[in-house]
This record gives sequence, C-alpha cells and structure tokens, in this order.
Amino acid sequence: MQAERTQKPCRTHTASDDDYFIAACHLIERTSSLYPMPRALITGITGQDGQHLAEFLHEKGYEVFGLIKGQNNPKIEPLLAEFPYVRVVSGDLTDFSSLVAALRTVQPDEIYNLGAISFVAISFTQAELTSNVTGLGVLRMLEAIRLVGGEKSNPIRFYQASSSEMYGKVREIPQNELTAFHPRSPYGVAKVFGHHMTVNYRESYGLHASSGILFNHEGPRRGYEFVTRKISSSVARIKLGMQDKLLLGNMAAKRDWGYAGDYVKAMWLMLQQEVPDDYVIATGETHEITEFLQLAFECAGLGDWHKYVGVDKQYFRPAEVDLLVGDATKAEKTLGWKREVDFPSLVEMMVRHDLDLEAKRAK
Ligand code: NAP
Ligand code: F7E
Repeated sequence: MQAERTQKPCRTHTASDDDYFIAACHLIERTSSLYPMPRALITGITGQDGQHLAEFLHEKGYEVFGLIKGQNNPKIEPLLAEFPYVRVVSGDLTDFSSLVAALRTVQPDEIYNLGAISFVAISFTQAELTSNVTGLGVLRMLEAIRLVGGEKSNPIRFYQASSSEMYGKVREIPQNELTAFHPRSPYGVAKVFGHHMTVNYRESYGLHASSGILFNHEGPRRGYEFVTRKISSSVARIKLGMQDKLLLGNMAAKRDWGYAGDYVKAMWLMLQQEVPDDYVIATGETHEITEFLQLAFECAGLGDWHKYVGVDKQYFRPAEVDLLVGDATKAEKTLGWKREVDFPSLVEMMVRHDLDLEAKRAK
C-alpha cells in the first residue's frame, strides 16, 4: 500500500533549535488543516488489543494503518471485513528494513507497538523467537523511528506494550511503576528488554516514547490460548452439549484482570501527554482462576464448576507468576484514566459472547 503524503512542513526546517519554535511547530504539524487526520500505525493489529485500538482511533478521527506480517496472512480478510477503514502495510518486527519501509510509507504521527509473541507458555519452548520478536522487535522499531523521523525533534510518538509479566516473582504488593522487575519467563525477560530500551531511547535521543505496563486485560476478542477465553468458550460449549470437560493447569494463580476496551484508551492517553512517561494500567483487584471459573459456570447456569473441570499437567509452566495486582494511581491522576468494566461484568461479557458464538457455529 502506497500512502500519498508530501513531506510535513516543519520537518524541512533545520535552522533553529529554539524550544518554543519546535513546540509550536509540533502543534502546527499535529493540527494542520493540510493534514486533518492524524496517522497511527499499529503493530499487532490482528491481535486482541490491535482490534480494540483500531476501532478506538478510528472513532477519534485517525487514519489507521496496521502492520501485517507474512506473504498471505489469513487474518487480513477477517480484519478488513470487520474494520474496513484499516489500511494494511506489510512488515515484520524481525525485519528492520521492513519497518523502515512501513514508516516511510505511512509517515505516522503515532506508533503503537503491540506486536509480540504474547503467549507466556509458548515463550518457554520458543524462547529465541520470543526474544527476537517481543524483545529485539522493540529496538528495531525505535531505530526505524530515529531513522525516518530524524535525529532532532523527532515528531513520531511511540507507545510500547510493556507487561505486568515483568514483575514476575513480585517484590511488592501492589506493583507500581517503581517496583523492581523479576520476570519468570522468556516472554517476561523480552518485555523487560523492550521496556528498558524504550526508556533508554527516550532519555538518550529525546523520543516521545512511553511504556504502558498493562496488567492482564481480556474480552471477547481474546485469543483462545489464554485462560479466560479458554474458560468462557469451554463453558459455552459445555452448556450447548459440545464438550464434556475443561482441563486446566495451575488454578491457584491470581491475576489483575481488566477489560481490553478500557485499556486501549490508556495507550492513546499516554501519547497525548506533553511529556512521555511510563504508566501502570490495572484494576487494583486480584482474583484466583477459581473465581473466574465460579462466575463463568454460574453465568451459564451450569452450577458448580468442580463437576466439569480437571487438571492436566501439560498446562503447568516451568516457572509461574503466582500473584499480580497493579497500582494505577499514577495513570488515574495524570491521564485521568479509569477502568469502566469490573470483574463480574467482564466474565459475564465473555461468557455471553461465547454462548452466542458457539450457538451460531453449531447451526
Ligand atoms: P495478541 O492477541 O497475541 O496479538 C499479538 C499480535 O502480534 C498479533 O497481531 C500478531 O500477528 C503480532 N505479531 C506476532 N509476531 C509478529 C511479528 N514478527 N511481526 C509483527 N507482528 C507480529 O496480543 P494482545 O493480547 O493483543 O497484546 C498486545 C500487546 O500487549 C502484546 O505486545 C502483548 O505482549 C502486550 N500485553 C498484553 C496484555 C494482555 O493481557 N492482553 C497485557 C500486557 C501486555 P499475527 O496475528 O499475524 O500472528
Ligand atoms: O495465564 C494459568 C497460567 O495464559 C494466566 C498475556 O496476555 O497476560 C497474559 O499472560 C494464568 C497463568 O495469561 C491454564 O499458568 C492455568 O498463571 O491467560 P494466561 P498470562 O500468562 O497471565 C500478561 C499480562 C501478558 O503480558 C501476556 O502477553 O492462568 N493457567 N491453566 C492457564 N493458562 C492458560 N493459558 N491455559 C490453561 O489451561
């Protein structure tokens, strides 16, 4: 896809370093009537958050571009069917030159780096791939921004999808922006690398680069490999007589679960701040997997979950994150962000969605 766009007026001005001039220039760039729609490039647009964010930014008046990997990615068709306004750009986080080409084509005002190998369990068996995509991919994108956006007063704003998995074996409860990291998986380690790189590029080169340390967020668009969606879809299938049992791993783990639709708003808010920074995004509540099970089975009218759920050792991980609960006070005060969907509503939303979906599939 070749985007038509001439060089922005301020980019060509190299004579002055005056701070006020540069700030005014940025403001003109971002609001110029010549370019009425700001441009956002989302990596990971086929994922859960990418879809929510595309929808959200489109409603805000953005031109939304999505980086898609592979030569004939089967996810393009359903993506464009649901979000026809998205413009697809080819690229892969493991390929630096493809990122440079994508940025040159799109000339984005904002980049949301959501692309990752994001499934913690698979990161143990595909540690090198995870490090390459989830870790080094961040560095490649930051370098591409420097190259395309320029060394001085780079106009591209960058969001990095950091994760509560960085806290791992937690050092304090609840976890905030200053809590030390102790990752427990190759995924967590790769996210720590990406997080520190984002901070480093902000401090070294003055990039407007922010990192959102997001705790688990779920919803009807969640991948089936994650525990919440595995539960909600299994509950629906059990209710409809399509499945007998649900086999899980460590049910004692506790997570701070929010709704993905609420969390993408925080990503956008971070990039609207004058000063880039890092923010924890969380609900401040933690729940055991058994609590999710109880609400989900009750919601479908199936009663006691113990009758249907068993344990399978294959779902246990070599190292576990036992408890996560985030303190989002900074985001609430600075960004004015607040979650809207609470835990019972989230479970109900997912179960009701999957009951409808599985019923349609069964027809
Ligand atoms: P997701 O559903 O697993 O989506 C991951 C996306 O990354 C997919 O679009 C995938 O594309 C893309 N991707 C994978 N490898 C890539 C590569 N080599 N180059 C470019 N794109 C690639 O993840 P999510 O739940 O939306 O999460 C979004 C981001 O937030 C991720 O970085 C995740 O690690 C992070 N995060 C998520 C949570 C959460 O609870 N959801 C919490 C904290 C942080 P394909 O579909 O083509 O494979
Ligand atoms: O596991 C336990 C499992 O895979 C949650 C990603 O979005 O959030 C996500 O990572 C818990 C773990 O998510 C099964 O051992 C038990 O303790 O749903 P999950 P996650 O590992 O927390 C973070 C914030 C991210 O950044 C990640 O990208 O549930 N568990 N039994 C199970 N988990 C799965 N998947 N399947 C089971 O059968």
